[in-house]
Amino acid sequence: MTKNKYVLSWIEEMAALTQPDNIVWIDGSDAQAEALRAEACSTGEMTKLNQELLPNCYLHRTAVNDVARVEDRTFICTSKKEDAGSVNNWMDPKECYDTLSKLYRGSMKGRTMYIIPYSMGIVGSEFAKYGIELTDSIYVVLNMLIMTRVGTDVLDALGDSDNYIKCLHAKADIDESKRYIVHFPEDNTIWSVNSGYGGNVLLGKKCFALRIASYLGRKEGWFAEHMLILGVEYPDGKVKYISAAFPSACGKTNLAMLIPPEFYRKKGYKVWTVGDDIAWLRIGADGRLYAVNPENGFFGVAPGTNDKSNPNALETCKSDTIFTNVCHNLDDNTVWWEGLDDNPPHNALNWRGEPWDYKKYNKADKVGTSGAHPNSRFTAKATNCPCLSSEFDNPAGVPISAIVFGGRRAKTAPLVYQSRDWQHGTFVGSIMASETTAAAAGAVGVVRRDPMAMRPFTGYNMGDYFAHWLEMGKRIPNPPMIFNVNWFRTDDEGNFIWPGFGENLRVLLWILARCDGAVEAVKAPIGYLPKAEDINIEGLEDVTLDTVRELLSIDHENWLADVENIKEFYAFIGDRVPAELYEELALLEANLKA
Ligand code: GTP
Ligand code: SPV
Ligand code: MN
Repeated sequence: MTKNKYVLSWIEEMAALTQPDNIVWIDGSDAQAEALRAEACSTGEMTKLNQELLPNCYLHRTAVNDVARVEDRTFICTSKKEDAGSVNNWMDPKECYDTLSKLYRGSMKGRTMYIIPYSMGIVGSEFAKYGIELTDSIYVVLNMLIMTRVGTDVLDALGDSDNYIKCLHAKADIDESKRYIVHFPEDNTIWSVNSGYGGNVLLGKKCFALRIASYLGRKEGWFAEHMLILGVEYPDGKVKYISAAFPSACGKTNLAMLIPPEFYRKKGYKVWTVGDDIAWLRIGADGRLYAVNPENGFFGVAPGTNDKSNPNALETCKSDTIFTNVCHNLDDNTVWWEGLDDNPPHNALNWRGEPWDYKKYNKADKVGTSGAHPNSRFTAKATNCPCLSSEFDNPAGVPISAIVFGGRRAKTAPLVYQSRDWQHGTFVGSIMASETTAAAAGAVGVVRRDPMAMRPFTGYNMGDYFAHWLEMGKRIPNPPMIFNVNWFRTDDEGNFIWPGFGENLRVLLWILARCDGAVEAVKAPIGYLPKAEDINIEGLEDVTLDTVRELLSIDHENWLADVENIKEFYAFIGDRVPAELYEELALLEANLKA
């Protein structure tokens, strides 16, 4: 497949370590993928679903102890500890290579090693970056075929260069006490062992396109961010683009694929999806910031996806999709998850593969009683998405008008506010906080600071990351405006106040109007807030002007408590937090106290 001596000698070395019985190059062909699907079905690794209702769709279950990213087993191995920073786990590179080599040694005996040459971004384009993943999992191969651009053309584009990311994955024993997801940014290397789940093993995604890419972006003057990219089309046909960073399972896929409320649809508004999880952003020749989605598919959260919340996602995963850890309806050999509809299957297997009694479902113990795991996912092709942007394949990317940060905050953050300028916007991103979700192993619903939604994904020191944001701001002649949103404010009974989903377009339109200077705003201690009457609520049943006022209200006590928490968090990040952000923090405190 290639004569590249760097590639060949690295594969030889990794094969000598892992000792597979066979080595198979993945060429990106349908015939090879089909043969692998058949093999996975013959061993029980995957189940072929009802081909009339769900053509070319499959079900896979991971081990019960292996259902989410493992942040406490994820390491950044730079030669100096301070370059990884206190937010990341760190291991000395040599020590880490030694430790993991023992786990890899002979781990592929009796197995096949698959070689996946893949591209993040359009093959051959200026901004594409290449990787090769070695794995002993067919499930990984089939997911990578959907999520990235795979095949011989990647090797052709790489030529005889050594500029690619070396990714090694072995399932080994799926032993969680020996699970490691480690990154060597100085060596362009990613090693993953003892997992078979999503973000831990699809190494092009979080490991490469965020952790390694953020490290490269800082060196090379661009951004790799945990952001969706969408286009809002106006009735006159003009399209404006927004990128938005929300933490895991906080609504990126849903926002990226939103369907405008009927009121707006009738007027001719449309939303187009460019990406739902990762954006690479660079300064264009015209001085604006341009974003590309380096992925080729969606690894989306299944629970909560239905024909009201996200019909586009549902349509996208009706064919050519791999479902992971959802509920298996045995009556018609289809899949189900909580929030799909009100008809849970009566004859079904839960995400663990056990007979499932829907009557025992208990919201307080979702993991124990649900049909689908709360972090169950669909892997679906971007090209199956009905609202995929015509710019999806544009190697130049799309010009970004607004950057939006957001998270799950029951109280503190208002529905939307705008930062004063880039520096303040960077501060707003740096103080993001959100309730944790099932996307990562550990407690769910605990508020933690998650700067720019990148806490688990920054491949270097968080203080340096903030400095990179400030530095980039100085270099972008026409920077996007920066906003913060929160769809998740709750009332005293814990119900969401804002209807969310498609209705979020109303907030996006205020944001874009601000970018055009077409609407005024109110100066508040935290930035600019909308006038309540400028959030259009026409056609909304349960939302009044007073509801909007409540959603935009700021509780000074809550915010001052947050300020204290931010001080602790900045101190935890350490002395590389830029002085400019401390200035912004002091200003916020003073404004709140004034
Ligand atoms: P990752 O793939 O983990 O990075 O997540 P994501 O940010 O793409 O999250 P996703 O869009 O899949 O949403 C996760 C959960 O949030 C789903 O269960 C959604 O139903 C729910 N959700 C998304 N948007 C909204 C919203 O506007 N309001 C409310 N209340 N819930 C939402
Ligand atoms: C996330 O957790 O932010 C995801 C899913 O997008 S995973 O690929 O598993 O990281
Ligand atoms: Mn994500």
